[in-house]
This record gives sequence, C-alpha cells and structure tokens, in this order.
Amino acid sequence: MNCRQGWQMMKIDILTLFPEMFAGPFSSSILKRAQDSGLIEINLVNIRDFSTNKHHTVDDTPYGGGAGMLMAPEAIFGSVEDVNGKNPGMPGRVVLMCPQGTPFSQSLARDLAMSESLVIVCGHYEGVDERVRETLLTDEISIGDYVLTGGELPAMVVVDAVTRLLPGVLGERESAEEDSFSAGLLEYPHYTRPREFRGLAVPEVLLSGHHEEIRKWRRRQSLLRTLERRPELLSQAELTREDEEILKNLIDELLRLDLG
Ligand code: 4GY
Repeated sequence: MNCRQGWQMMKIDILTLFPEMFAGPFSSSILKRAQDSGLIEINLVNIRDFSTNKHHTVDDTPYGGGAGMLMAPEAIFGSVEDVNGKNPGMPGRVVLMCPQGTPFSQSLARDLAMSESLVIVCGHYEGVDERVRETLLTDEISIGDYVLTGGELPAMVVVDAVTRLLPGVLGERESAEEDSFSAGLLEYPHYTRPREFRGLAVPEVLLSGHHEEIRKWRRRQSLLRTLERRPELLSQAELTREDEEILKNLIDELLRLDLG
C-alpha cells in the first residue's frame, strides 16, 4: 500500500549532517533533469538544526562505555517528525543507510520506486542510538559490505538507482528495460565505431545485420559473463529453454578447457 501513481512526483527527504555533500551529484545530469521536470523533489534537512542543546551537538558517548560516539536520538527524532509532519498523508518509507541493513539491489530499488515518499537518514560516528531503529525506521539498507564515514554516499546511490526507474526520467534511448539485472543477468559486451580500433576488431556478427544471430550472440555472451563472474545470479535469473541449452553448452566448454 501507499503506492505512488506514475504521474505523482516522488518526494525525497534526506536527513544529514552534511547537506553540502549532495550539491554536485544532485545538480548534474539525470538527477538534475528529474528535479527540474518535477518528477522528484529532493529536500535536504540538516539534522543539526534539530539539536536543542546550546552547542548544537548531535552525538554522545555510548552507555556501557567503549570507544567512539553515537548519534543521539533527539535530533534524528526531531528531523524525521518534522519532515513527516510536512508530508501529510504520506506514510512513506524511512530508511537508514548502514552496513547492517538489507543488501541494496535492483529489486529493492524497484520496490522503493513505488513508494510515495522516501526519508533517508544518513548515519555518522559509530552509529545511531538503537531507539531510532526501534521506532522511526521502516527500512535499513546497506550498499555493500564495507564501512564508509557516513551514510551520505550510500543515500546518493539509492536516490540515483530509484530515480532512473521512475516513469519519464529516462528517455526512450536511455530506457532501463535492457539493463543489467532487468532479467537477472549481466550485460553482454558493447561496441561502437570504429570497426577496428588499434588493431582490435568488433565481433563480425555485430556487423552482419542478421538480427536473430545478433540476439543469440548477445544472449550467449550475457550467460557466459554471468556464469564466469556471478554464477550465484543464475539461480534467480529468468531463463528460457534456449538459455538453459546455451548454459549447458557453456559449462561443457568451460569444463573441457579446464581439463584440456
Ligand atoms: N556500507 N551501506 C553504509 C555505511 C556509514 C557509521 C552508520 C554502507 O550503507 N551505509 O557504511 N554507512 C555508517 C557509519 C554510522 C553509517
């Protein structure tokens, strides 16, 4: 429920201690165009504005001791409640970017793209007070198994991946349909002009004009790449009978290469 209709703009609130970090990525290229044409509205909120102590601090030491500082609950609660109050009737998703979250994926991006609104909380220091997790969040998302200095870069990744899926954001030419992951496979190799570059030729089949042969070659290359680089994706991919036949042959060939 709380599904956005395609014609409605998506409201994205980003709660951060460093709003200036977003200026470059959000004012260039497709994310800029999406905002200018009213398909998304990005609202940057400085969490520090919701600190109520006289030095405007937002961190504190952990109960129980230990090194490092935590983000205290007060300013995060204040900023989430402020944006929720300004988005009446939009109980959208409230996401914390953190390494403990659900692994981000194209399918999670598709799911988020259906939400009316997103609130993304960018964590800092050693982490956030657990009561933020317990009561404010609908989601925790990780962009990968590494630790960054804050949730800002991950928030940009999520906004980018979600925005390009919204109807009207990509033109016909850039369309998301044929992407990597749209069928759960890696992309086939691409070539543009010239036909020969520094002695390196473009595969003959791509110059042949035989559309069926080209389609088959591309599909086989997608399957080969996925098998070699990301075999775990194959169990979730949408495979036809033809794909399974090609895969069987590829595995046979690879095994023969290994032995021979
Ligand atoms: N990886 N995926 C990530 C991250 C920084 C300490 C909580 C990640 O999403 N976020 O590394 N975030 C940490 C820093 C507080 C956020």
